Amino acid sequence: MFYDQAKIFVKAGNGGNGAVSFHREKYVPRGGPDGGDGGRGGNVYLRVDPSLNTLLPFSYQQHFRAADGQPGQGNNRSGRDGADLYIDVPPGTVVIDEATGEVLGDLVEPGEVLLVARGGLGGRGNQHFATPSRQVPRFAEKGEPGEERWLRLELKLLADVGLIGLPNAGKSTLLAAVSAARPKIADYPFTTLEPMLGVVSVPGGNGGSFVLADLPGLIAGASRGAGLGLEFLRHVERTRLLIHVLDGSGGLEGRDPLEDFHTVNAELAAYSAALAGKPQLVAVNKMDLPEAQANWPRLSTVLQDLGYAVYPISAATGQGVGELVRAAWERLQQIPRPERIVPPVRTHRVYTLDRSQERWEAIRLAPHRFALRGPKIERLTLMTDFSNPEAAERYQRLLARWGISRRLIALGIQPGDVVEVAGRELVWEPELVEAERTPPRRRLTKRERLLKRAGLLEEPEEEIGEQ
Ligand SMILES: Nc1nc2c(ncn2[C@@H]2O[C@H](COP(=O)(O)OP(=O)(O)OP(=O)(O)O)[C@@H](O)[C@H]2O)c(=O)[nH]1
Ligand SMILES: [Mg+2]
Repeated sequence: MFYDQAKIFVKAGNGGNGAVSFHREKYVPRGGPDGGDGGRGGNVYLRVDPSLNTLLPFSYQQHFRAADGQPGQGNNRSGRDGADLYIDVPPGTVVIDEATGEVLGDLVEPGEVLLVARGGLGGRGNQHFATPSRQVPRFAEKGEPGEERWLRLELKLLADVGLIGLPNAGKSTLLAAVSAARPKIADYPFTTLEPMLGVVSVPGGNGGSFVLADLPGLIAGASRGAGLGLEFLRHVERTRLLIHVLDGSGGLEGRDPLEDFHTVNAELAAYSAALAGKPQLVAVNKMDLPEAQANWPRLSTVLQDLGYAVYPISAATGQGVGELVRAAWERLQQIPRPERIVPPVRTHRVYTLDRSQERWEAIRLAPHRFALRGPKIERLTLMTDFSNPEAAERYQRLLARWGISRRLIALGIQPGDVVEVAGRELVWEPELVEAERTPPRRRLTKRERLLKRAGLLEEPEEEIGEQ
């Protein structure tokens, strides 16, 4: 079986928790908070390895997980970041988010890298949470969970030229004649069961080369599922040129090669107009046989009248093969490379919290049931340790500062009502209403300014607004 599709699950590392710790030193009775930050969780990347040509490894392993960040420690020591995980894929791998169907990337160039799951941020240690009114913060942030998702991988081989034709026409023999590839060749149909690529160096082509794909033969009805060529047609979707191989001898059954030609083209057209519209060179093969030589004058005349460039070859003896290869090379020079499905990806994308991530939305789902949505509020929720009263209090204070409490009250929230956020259920307590009344911004007092300079005052967090 040729593995050209796979489903995998990727999970980035969780951020490490921030530490709660206080400075301890002889003769310094009450040191300040010195809990370090948790490390960042490892990211998961896909990376192109040009030595691979199938997705077979993913039939053995479907789950991939990057390392978690280490927790922070006392003495302001940060936890170590989790190591990133790189998953190697063959060139031509299209990456799709299974849940949304969004194409995340089209990995082509060797070494190209795509970030598919972002590691969680480390939680901040208690050193960050000292304020004038809270000089002994006994809480820290939890690490943010790493992203996770199912991905669908689809391999679309990257060949410049594709070989099409009926079974037994001699496609594999031709690939073997012009490249180092060693496909299976036999005098029965469907010898070739999966696509195979070969690199063709062009004779007298100044070191030029192209990639040629041999595909399983197509038969009448292929577009409706007969035979096995159809499921491989996606691999020719990205080729720029087709070589249509005809058995010039008509085979043992004495078929008319022209009919073979139209049969294959009709199946192509039924599969996709784009494929049928690709330029084709016609190779009339097996010219070493007398039947083919007898057919040649008629075949060449009719096909040329139809506008095709026709080449007499014998894949078995090598006669005419050099001319065919040169002609293919020259045609390729006139055909632009295909557009990528999505633009090339940058290595190591930088993630920043842009304004759109600060947007939030408060919704009334049902009587006594509300929901909050938005990246920043969801992240804050996931990073808050609600079992710690001080952490919970800080959460409520930020909700007030960002205007979220006000909005919930306007929507009619009552004590005891449930608020869904980031997959959690929180209960609205009257304390929130209290927190709401504290003025959000005021000038710092002289004492606070001093504390701030000493790094003991929590930086005011930015205001965020409802969309
Ligand atoms: N006499 C002669 N026989 C050939 C030539 N090219 C291929 N053959 C024979 O034709 C038969 C089929 O060749 P393959 O290369 O396997 O054909 P194919 O198109 O790859 O066939 P499938 O993989 O089944 O679709 C084999 O027995 C080959 O030896 C040729 O130029 N001359
Ligand atoms: Mg074959």
